Amino acid sequence: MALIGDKEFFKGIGEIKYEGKGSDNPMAFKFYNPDQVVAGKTMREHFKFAVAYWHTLCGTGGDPFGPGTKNFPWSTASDPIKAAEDKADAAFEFITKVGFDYYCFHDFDLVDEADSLSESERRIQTIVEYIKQKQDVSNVKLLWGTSNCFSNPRYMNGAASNPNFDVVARAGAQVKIALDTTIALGGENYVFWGGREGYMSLLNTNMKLEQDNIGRFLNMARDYARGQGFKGTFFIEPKPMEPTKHQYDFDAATSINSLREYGLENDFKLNIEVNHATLAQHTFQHELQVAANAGMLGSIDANRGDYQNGWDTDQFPNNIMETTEAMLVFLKSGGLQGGGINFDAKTRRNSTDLEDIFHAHIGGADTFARALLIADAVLQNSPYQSLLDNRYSSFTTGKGLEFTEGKLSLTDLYDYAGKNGEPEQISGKQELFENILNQYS
Ligand code: XLS
Ligand code: NI
Ligand code: NI
Repeated sequence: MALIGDKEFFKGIGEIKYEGKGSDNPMAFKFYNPDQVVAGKTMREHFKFAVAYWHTLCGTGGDPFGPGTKNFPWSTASDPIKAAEDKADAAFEFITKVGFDYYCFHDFDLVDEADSLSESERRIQTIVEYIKQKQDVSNVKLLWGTSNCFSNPRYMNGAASNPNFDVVARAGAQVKIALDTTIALGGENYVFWGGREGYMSLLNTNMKLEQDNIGRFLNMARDYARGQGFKGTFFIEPKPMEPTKHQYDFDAATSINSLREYGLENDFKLNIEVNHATLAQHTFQHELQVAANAGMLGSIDANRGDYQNGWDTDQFPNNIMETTEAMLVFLKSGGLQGGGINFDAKTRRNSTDLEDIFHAHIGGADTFARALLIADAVLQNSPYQSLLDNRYSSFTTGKGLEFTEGKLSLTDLYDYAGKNGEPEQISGKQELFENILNQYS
């Protein structure tokens, strides 16, 4: 199977290369140099960039006020399998040309869902065989798979948290098939994003039962996948709201707590999405740090929100300062455990040229690459780390050290404070920290 056959979709666009900061070529990377070593690893290894099938191949720009605007040349066939093959051809052509190694999908991004479970499964199995060949020819790999248990009207009251057991079971069947699909394609991880796992009103909700049911459901999924030989990591992708008013996986801290409560902490980590962090009134870097502190920083869904509105706009990343702060956390915590950086982002509704999809991914990759370079320089060459260490130096000697070693009692603190007098006022120096980031950017 030729990777790009007579049906080339992105005509006139070749492989995107690194040309450096001085290049004016819009179809070249200015900072993302896949083989460049930064902090002991190539950029390719640090990031594991992935293309999100749903936004890049499926999303045609529809919004609550109007239909799609993008006439994708791969969405013309009426036969669902033929349409899915065309979409896969476009996907692998795009991923190969942009030079990424990975992609991610929901089950029904690959092929349209049918009227029955068995026909849906047959369609998925058919397209999986086709995609397997495309993976072999291109060396493009599956970063993670997931199941869309939120779009179909049957999930309007939730999937694993649905008040009706029949829907919970139906979601279980769908997740089984999505796990089989992910395993068949050598997926490195599997994601759970519970868009409708939450409530619209507490008045009609048994929260305890719903949360316990999600816990049971995730245990079943884990046991099934492990039984099928899946060695990868499961990720929970926290999001506080949208489409549901309150989602149970609200943020990193909440999700970590549920994973521990339901005995899932050894198999699950977190997939942190920028715009979900900001919807939860946190920063992206805050969510990364919370996950890293728990040893659960698994993967990233890269995008950005909009300062002026409060929903998941899924724009491509371009905020250097935000991403640099994130890359400081990323480098200091040793990177991602199992996952990569998936561009869960879409071009705007009025960005209707096929080349816009390239501009978007080039910009996103360059933003992360530039931020990584800045963060590495800050850590290597600036006084940043020593200023930070110095801020906590009272815990490295004497009574402060004994405190961190758990050797002091509250009475010891009382005795020490009594002798010590009023503590010295020590500045937090935030502006100086900020200036250092600016200086190295
Ligand atoms: C939606 C989520 C979704 C997940 C995968 O807001 O980001 O796209 O990443 O289901
Ligand atoms: Ni996401
Ligand atoms: Ni999202």
